[in-house]
Amino acid sequence: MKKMKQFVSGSVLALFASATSATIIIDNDSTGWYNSGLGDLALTYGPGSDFFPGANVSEGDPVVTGLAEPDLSLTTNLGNWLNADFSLGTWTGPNSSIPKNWTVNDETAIVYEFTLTESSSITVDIGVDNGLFAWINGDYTFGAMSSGGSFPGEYSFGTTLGAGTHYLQLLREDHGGSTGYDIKVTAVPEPATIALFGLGLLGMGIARRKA
Ligand SMILES: [Ca+2]
Ligand SMILES: [Ca+2]
Ligand SMILES: [Ca+2]
Repeated sequence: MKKMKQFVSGSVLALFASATSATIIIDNDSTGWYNSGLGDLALTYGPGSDFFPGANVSEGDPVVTGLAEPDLSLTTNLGNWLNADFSLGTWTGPNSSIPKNWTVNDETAIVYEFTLTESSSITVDIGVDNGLFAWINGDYTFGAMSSGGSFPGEYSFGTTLGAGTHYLQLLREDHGGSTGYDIKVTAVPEPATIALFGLGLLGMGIARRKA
């Protein structure tokens, strides 16, 4: 019985160790493709746009979550960016530094390329003054908008991706005051996620035995 107990606690420790091995794969120092040539898309899409409110808070300072994918076909400056083609539009890269601040009221776009050596659970934490639209490998994933200020974790979303090269495509929105940006993307290898799930099942088993 004692031997069994030691085995269990040893496994729990091993599972815990692998479950905490989150790696930061993108942060504020990461470089990528950058596009500062979009101007204020409110001039193209406004007035009354749900996606690009008027300059200098002229159409308010909305707090919105769950924004639908914006139709970006009216601007030619993005080119075919969601297919990792940067030959058209106003892109620099692939190793451009990504500034925390940009021209007030303008929109800017960023593409980070990253490679995973194994299937991983990805968590994207971003702060933006003001709004954010995000795609992963060209699939629309997240859209939200809030008032000024930017802090890590202001906007958060995640997914699971296989081994290989991937793209995180971001459109930063601003509608006045100041701008700001913080990003942290972490990856946890899938076996650790499975281990964490296993740990949960183990806990349930113990709880059930005690009951
Ligand atoms: Ca704008
Ligand atoms: Ca904000
Ligand atoms: Ca702002």
